Amino acid sequence: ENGIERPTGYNVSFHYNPKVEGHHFGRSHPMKPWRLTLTKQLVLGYGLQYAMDTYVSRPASRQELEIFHGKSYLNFLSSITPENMEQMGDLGRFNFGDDCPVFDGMWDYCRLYAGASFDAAAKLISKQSDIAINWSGGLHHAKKNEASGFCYINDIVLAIQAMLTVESRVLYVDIDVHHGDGVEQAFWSTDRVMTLSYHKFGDFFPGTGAMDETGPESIENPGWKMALNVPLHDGIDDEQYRDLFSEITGAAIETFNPGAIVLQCGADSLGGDRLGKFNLNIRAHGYCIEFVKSKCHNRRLMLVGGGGYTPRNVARAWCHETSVCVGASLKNHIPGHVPYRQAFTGEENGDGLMYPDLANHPSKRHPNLHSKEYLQMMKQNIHTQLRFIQN
Ligand code: TV1
Ligand code: CA
Ligand code: ZN
Repeated sequence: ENGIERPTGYNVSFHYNPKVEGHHFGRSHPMKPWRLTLTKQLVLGYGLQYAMDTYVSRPASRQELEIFHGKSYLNFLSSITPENMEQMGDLGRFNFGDDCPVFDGMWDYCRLYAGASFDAAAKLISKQSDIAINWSGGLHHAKKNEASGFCYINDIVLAIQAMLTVESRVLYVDIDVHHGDGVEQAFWSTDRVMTLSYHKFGDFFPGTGAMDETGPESIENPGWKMALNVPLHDGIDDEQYRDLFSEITGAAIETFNPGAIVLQCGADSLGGDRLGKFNLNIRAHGYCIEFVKSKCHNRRLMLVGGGGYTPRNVARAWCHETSVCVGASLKNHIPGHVPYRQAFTGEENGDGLMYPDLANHPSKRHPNLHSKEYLQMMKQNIHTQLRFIQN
């Protein structure tokens, strides 16, 4: 409207409701909605709002959540409070506890992050957006009738279901350090959704996602072989991850030829994460987004958040990835007027830089347990699996 041209040919939309920031899982719980406040402040500080459409998203309705989730689970989720939880019972049945606590405003929080994914899907469906972003979503562990791993409502499953009304095939890619089990399981039995998760495997939550976990084995099941898993060990570095990601994701896109891609950008795969064990820097994590974007000239693309437990680095990664979507490059010095800028300053917090070396601190670097042979074997295995699909 001011005569300034958008930097790329992509229409990017950003879906967010700042009310999510007011919700807290509990003092010591690693999931901090505060990371979303920091992300928003960085995005605004760099002026990225001028290069995309920003929307205050609406909360999802109960009816919308029923598209995936069971009614009795939703009854429970919508009525339980810290005050009545003693009388309610059923906490165990729905898997509430330390990871998924009952907290004040939990139902509103769930409706808010799911609503943002519904809004993002709607913009992609109507083709008003080419790329739609919801950093508050990406809660990939939630099941139809159960909470799991900090996730209560599976906004990703709901968004994919919405896109399946206009697309015959949707690819789901997950770079969170944890296995995307809830999404994999939801689409276990359909050949319209391929799921691909990269994750740490072996004595790590949720324990699923082995290489040979490819869907229920039956020739009558169209979903057989449609789940791709890339199990990794501690300490994978930038170069190894980039190489693996481009080869495997590239092959999956080529074979499956999806009309839409949903990319879960969990930032707990970064070096220095409180829960993760990888050594990735911001640019290597962002490379995955660049790579997928480069394959989306004629496909819809949705980005969602997910895990990420060192809030300043989550904000850096998701702000950088927003810039990748709009085609801007950010200067390394974080602008001086960003509120909460002190969260990014000082040696401990990354020296006021957007792209500090996260894997550089000897105390934070994880020993790299990947051999060339292991990485090669994994690529080979995925290529073999993909040959079953292209008939
Ligand atoms: C309360 C207070 C809860 C401190 C949970 C780390 C805490 C964890 C806490 C924690 C923690 C997990 C398990 C063990 C299953 C349990 C958003 C029987 C310091 C997408 C979810 C990880 C990751 C769950 C979510 C995991 C996501 N790790 N401190 N809990 N058991 N749960 O191992 O994929 O990022 O850690
Ligand atoms: Ca993953
Ligand atoms: Zn995670």
